[in-house]
Amino acid sequence: MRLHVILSKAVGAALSFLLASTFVLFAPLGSLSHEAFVADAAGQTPVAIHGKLSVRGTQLVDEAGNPVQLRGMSTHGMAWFPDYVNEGAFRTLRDDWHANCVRLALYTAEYNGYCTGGDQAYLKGLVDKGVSAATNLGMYVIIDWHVLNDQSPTVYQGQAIEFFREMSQKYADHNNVIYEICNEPNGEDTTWQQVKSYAEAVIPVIRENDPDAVVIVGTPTWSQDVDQAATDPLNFPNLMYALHFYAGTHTQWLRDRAQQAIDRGLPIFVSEFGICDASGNGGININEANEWMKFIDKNNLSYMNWSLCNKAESASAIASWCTKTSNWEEWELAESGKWMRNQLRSEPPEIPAIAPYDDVAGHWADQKGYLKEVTDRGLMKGYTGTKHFGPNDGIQRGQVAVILQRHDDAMTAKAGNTPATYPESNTTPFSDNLDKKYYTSAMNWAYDKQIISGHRDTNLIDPYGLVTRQDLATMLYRYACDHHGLDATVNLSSLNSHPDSGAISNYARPAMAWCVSHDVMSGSASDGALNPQKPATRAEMAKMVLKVADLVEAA
Ligand code: IDC
Repeated sequence: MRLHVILSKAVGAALSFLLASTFVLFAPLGSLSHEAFVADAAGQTPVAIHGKLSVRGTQLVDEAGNPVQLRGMSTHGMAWFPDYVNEGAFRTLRDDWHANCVRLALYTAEYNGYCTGGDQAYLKGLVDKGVSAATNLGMYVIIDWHVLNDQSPTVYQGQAIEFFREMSQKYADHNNVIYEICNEPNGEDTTWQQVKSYAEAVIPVIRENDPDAVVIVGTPTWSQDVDQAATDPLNFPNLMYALHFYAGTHTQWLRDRAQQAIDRGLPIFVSEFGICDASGNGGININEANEWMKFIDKNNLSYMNWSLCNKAESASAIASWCTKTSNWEEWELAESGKWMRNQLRSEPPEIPAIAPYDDVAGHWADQKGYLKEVTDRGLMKGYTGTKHFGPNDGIQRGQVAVILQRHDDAMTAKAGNTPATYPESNTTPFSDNLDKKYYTSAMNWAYDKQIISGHRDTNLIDPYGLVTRQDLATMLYRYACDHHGLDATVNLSSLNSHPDSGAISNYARPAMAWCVSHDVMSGSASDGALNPQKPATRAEMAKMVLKVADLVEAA
């Protein structure tokens, strides 16, 4: 530990640095970018990667037999919000959100419902438009017969049979279409027996045309009674059972019930969930949503979020004032949409990154060769499966952990030793270092090495938080000096030549001075400003980590 050196050299900053050495500043949640992802520009789409899906045991598996997790958004009722059924919207979900699946909700009873006076040709046209868009993009697509106010699927069973006959005829040769035959049976007297008899009438009709398509069956009480299905399952292959939850309403008791059903062998698909309450409104419960995600990832369940629209209710993904129907920027998303996008973008990569990048032409970091070098040295990657590096995206705390750990491991390996492996489940005291995310084990490492810690007020480590330039300097300083033993001596007064040196927080001053004097960080070309409070970009991270890597390796 070099802390004593710093203390003797920089007495003025000592106290605040000591505090900061245990707690790196908290940055706001919700941000851009990371290192993991799904679809791409060069033909490697989710469907191209996974092909035809089937069900094996409790797992959805791909054509190669590997477990697969479908993730994405459900539309709201397509009759209400037809404009969101378009290829641009789904492309945004695929490329920016990293979704690999969309769900098309076709209400049977409410609001010009398919069976209650809705224009059936028009509604089927929307299904067609949605399936075509998903197919063009290589995404999986769920056709959802959205039973809700009609309570029991048997009410419109005849129409359901006709509908699914037509759909399965039309999409028999598609390997990306999944049939969800009854969203949420929910009548007080709607028993599992009733749902079962409906399923036994509808599934053979689908199978006749599309013999091995995956089918999802809803369960009683708004698709919560998976226990009943587990005791008395249907007798068809390639079948999954719907579990729906709303994090503001359904909690551990429903997870316990679902776990029991899975343990009994029931294949479960979370074809709809919200992070607000079951009305689609009310407050958003992030903690409970995170608990659900742990459960979902532990069991490798597929999950589809309600809903892709801008209705003024908590479940909506798009801000109610935003009228765009594709290409949303992060700030145009509502709270639920932001959460879901971050959630999807935190999933582990499905395919490796492709270089070179298509979004860096003319960028200073590319012209200086930093982006190529940082890629060649295996320290940073583009968004997996794309050609995007995201040079101007803010760097997130989780990404910094991943990148520094990569360098540290590479050094260990170069010295002929085996790098320590850190668990894929959280070993820090912070509850938001979620299990099995792209950042989880790196955060465990970074915390263990005292390079990154949590915030004492919120008690969170904030993997998605953006990193300010002074915080990045602090992390790099610790990595280079505390962890790798470089000389931590600094001359704090050297900062004074920068016009905004007064904006540097006390705890970060030694780190900033060290980074500036070692050419890890420089002031802006125009006026020398250090912009300590500004989020660091991924391009800046590339440059800085290369400089630090060189220093550490030369030592
Ligand atoms: C809700 C919509 C709301 C709409 C209502 C119609 O969010 O805008 O007015 O349906 O009845 C479900 C249903 C889903 C509900 C959602 C929220 O599958 O259709 O959407 N929810 O209430 N199950 C649990 C919650």
